[in-house]
Amino acid sequence: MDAVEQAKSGDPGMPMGMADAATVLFTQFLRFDPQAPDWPDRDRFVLSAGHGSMLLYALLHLTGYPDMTLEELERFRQLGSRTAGHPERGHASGIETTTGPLGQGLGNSVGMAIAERLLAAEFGDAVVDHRTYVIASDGDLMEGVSHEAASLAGHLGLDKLIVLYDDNSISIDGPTELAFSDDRVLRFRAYRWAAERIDGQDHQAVADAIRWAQQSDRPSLIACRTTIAFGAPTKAGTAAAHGAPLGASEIAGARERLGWNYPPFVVPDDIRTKWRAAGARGEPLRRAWETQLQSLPSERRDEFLRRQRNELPGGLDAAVAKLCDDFRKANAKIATRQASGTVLDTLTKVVPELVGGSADLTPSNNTKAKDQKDVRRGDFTGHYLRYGVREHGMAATMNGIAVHRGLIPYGGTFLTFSDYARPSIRLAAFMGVGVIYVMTHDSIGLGEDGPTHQPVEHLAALRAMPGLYVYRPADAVETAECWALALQRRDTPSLLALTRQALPLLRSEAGSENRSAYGAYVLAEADGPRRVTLLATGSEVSIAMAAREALATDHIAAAVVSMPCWELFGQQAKGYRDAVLGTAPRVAVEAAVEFGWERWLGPRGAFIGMQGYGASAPGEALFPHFGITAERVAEAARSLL
Ligand SMILES: Cc1ncc(C[n+]2csc(CCOP(=O)(O)OP(=O)(O)O)c2C)c(N)n1
Repeated sequence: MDAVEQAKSGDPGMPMGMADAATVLFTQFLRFDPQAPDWPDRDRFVLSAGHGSMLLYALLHLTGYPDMTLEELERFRQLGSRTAGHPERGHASGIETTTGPLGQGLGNSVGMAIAERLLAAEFGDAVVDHRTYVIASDGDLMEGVSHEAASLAGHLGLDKLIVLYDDNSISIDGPTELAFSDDRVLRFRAYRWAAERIDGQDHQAVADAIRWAQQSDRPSLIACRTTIAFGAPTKAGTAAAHGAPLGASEIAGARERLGWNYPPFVVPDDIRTKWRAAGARGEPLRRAWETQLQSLPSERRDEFLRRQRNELPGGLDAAVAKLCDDFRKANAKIATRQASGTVLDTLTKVVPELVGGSADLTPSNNTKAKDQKDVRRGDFTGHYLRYGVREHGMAATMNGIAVHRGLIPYGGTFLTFSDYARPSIRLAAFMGVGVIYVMTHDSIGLGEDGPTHQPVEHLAALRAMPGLYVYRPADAVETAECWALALQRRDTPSLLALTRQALPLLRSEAGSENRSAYGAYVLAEADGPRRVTLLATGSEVSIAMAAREALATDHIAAAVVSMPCWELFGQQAKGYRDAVLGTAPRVAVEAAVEFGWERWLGPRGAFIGMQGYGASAPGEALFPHFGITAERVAEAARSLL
């Protein structure tokens, strides 16, 4: 309450109500070592109710995380402090994931618990045996993503996932009964969780409940009845404890009621000593774990540590070069989704940490490699997740798998349903985690399913997201190259936009250089001085190539530039970009809206693409219907000369 008062903003209520439950968890149960915060076998703790960030910061400070100093608590919510308004991964050790958008942390925790089970199945319980604990609020349990994630967790029987639910009956608008009357305990039991209600401010009850949850063969929800802003004389138990400082008189009253006689930011020595002792509990456990790790065969130990460092195995470049060669030899005229499936058949062998999945579109997304086995309740030896029709839950879960470390998650759905996963994609970009989205059916080219399924604004919307790398390969070779780039970028998410329809092979030249790594490159230079430059991505690159030929018959020399990844192209040196784009007029073609293309088109450019939503018809009929043809591209080029 003092930090929030000093910052003149923030949320004092939830930290005061959940302080008891959190104290029991951190002092008696949670396995962690503040001196080795990245200890791979630590228990994970997620404060899903990120608005209560001060609770986490206080716990990290009291238990002795070196970077969470008292000064940081005093600088709550100030520029450059570790103590941001909501916990941000990377700002301080002990913050496992970024939370704040309600529901996301709970979703991440399911991914963490899955990662723990998968790694235990692979490396053994002696080195992987930890729990995932969460503090979640009413808001977390109202959000749709938590329903999806909880349903998945129950289905998989993630028995080491324990959620302390702050059942305080208050949210911002007032009492939760204004909007929330389902029985949360019964709901979670129906998800195949163990769920009980307790008095969340009775230390013994909390400890007993955590012990009970640890024994359960299911994920557990402990509904902790608490009073928001416990101790504040008039604001306790009310929505007034939300989103603003309590004010001087409430704080004075709370000090009196709680029997707390110290000034702000003073931790008495005896209390600090007890907390530090709680924080020191983990060190012998961590040291014992290190001995266990040493007892693994050296090859297994090296593999475990390689994964923890987020380093890729050797052999990836050679495997991708061979895939490209094979595609060229076969003159692979296939859909890029199919090429992606072939690429995965190889990559899942070379990169064993890949964990695939799809939101119930496996046969369409081609996400399941030949050798991949399903992950099932009770059997975590497989590396393929059946996420069910839960795009948002899948994306939040993938973030949790990625931040856990040790595995690289990829997951598929239709590109148009990236909207259903967008809040989690944004957090992946924001945190800088290397999850990979395999988004197929990337334009009107998908055909008969019609406009509900045909993305038009999605590429623009995804390219607008800072930190997300959007790849739209033009053929099988570019697909392999883009997969390699996505894998190499361990500190940013990547999204592959892939076609349903077959595409010709355009990259027939020999050589192992990954040309997609430039983001854009001249696929076909003009015969003679360039009079026009045609820019395209994905399925429209072959349309641009046909337009180039049509223009050649009129003696108009046109170059075709393939632009599989705008973000990478934007990072190239200006000289390279200028050379690729040229000084001649430009025409861009993409089966999507124009939004964003002005960046590459310049003042004299023309765009051929979608003006609105698509239609239900065979894909071959839709391209001419919407005027996305080589003839139209050539016409636009001529009109610019
Ligand atoms: C996705 C999302 N929507 C809205 C908010 C804004 N917000 C912050 S806290 C909160 C609700 C707080 O109620 P509750 O979750 O019960 O927490 P408590 O009252 O126990 O602090 C809301 C709506 C948010 N953080 N995330």
